[in-house]
Amino acid sequence: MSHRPLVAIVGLSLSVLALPAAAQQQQLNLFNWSDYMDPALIEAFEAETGIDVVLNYYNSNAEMFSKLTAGGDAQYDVIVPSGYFMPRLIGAGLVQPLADEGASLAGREAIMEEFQTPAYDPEGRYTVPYLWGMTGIAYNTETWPDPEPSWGLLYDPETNQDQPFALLKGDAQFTFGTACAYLGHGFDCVGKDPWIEAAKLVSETRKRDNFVGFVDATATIEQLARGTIQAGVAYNGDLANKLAESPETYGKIGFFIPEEGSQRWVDVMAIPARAPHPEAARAFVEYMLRPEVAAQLANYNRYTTPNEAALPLVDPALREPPVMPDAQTRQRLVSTPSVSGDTLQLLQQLWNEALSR
Ligand code: N2P
Repeated sequence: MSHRPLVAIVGLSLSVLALPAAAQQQQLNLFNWSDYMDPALIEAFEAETGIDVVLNYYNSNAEMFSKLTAGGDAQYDVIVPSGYFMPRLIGAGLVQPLADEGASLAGREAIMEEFQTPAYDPEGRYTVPYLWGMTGIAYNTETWPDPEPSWGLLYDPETNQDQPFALLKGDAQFTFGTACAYLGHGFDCVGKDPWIEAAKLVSETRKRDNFVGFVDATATIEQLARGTIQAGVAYNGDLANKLAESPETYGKIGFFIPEEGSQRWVDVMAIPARAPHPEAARAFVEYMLRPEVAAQLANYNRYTTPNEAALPLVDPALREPPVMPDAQTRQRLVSTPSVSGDTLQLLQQLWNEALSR
């Protein structure tokens, strides 16, 4: 008799303890770039697993990084950074391995060889690639019907004397890389002096009367469509998507990869260090690895998939330019190198200086 209340209390507290854990696994907080996920895929995942997906968005790696360092690593379950940002995330302890040592997520073998053990994650422990694409210049073809494919459209005051233009916001390494390429040092910008020279060019460019500001890539396309700017920096698939959505609104926007070189990026899925629902996160990454899901994602976003098994299912138009670059354009593309330690510190210091001068 005297044991009864105890049993009741133990029973009650066990069920109270068990509930939140079970309930927690029914949610997944996805932190992704804006306009980068097919809602139908989310609905299908929710219907299949019973997990509710909560979506949050960012527009640059820098924005994602600062949210993560401000406690977001305990808030989000899956993030989609660009590969070259991974060493910074790993170095800052902001991500966790996707699977136990020696284990791998189901379906990972469908990923193309070149993306299996990339420089940004040599053992493939932290990431599964999502989509890849490239960054180039988007411009108004009515203003420039046949421009030289050069970064000079942004950096040379002679080439563009008075048309309003923007540079890309939030990515020091990318923007300095473009200035570095224009100055003849290559987009990967190796060594301290080229970075310093690139920062000087960016800071001079900011002072030009027709410089409108640093703008995110998605907003750049809207500003081009509205005529607020005549040239800026954008991602190939974003523009392809907008063109398909409304040729009247976006049809006058052209895109090129400058001959001095530009960025080929691969965005990846990773799990933050203190993700509240790591099991749901793993289930989601495995779902995204399914060839039919990866193909649907590529078709929806108009970017290229790193999933070999998905390729035959991808819309043939996506295997052609501007989504799939032609051989000549491919030669101009550079995978953004991962920087860390002193170089990263220098980069950040130069970026702050260039923005404050
Ligand atoms: C989302 C495109 C993001 C790709 N609209 C940038 N790596």
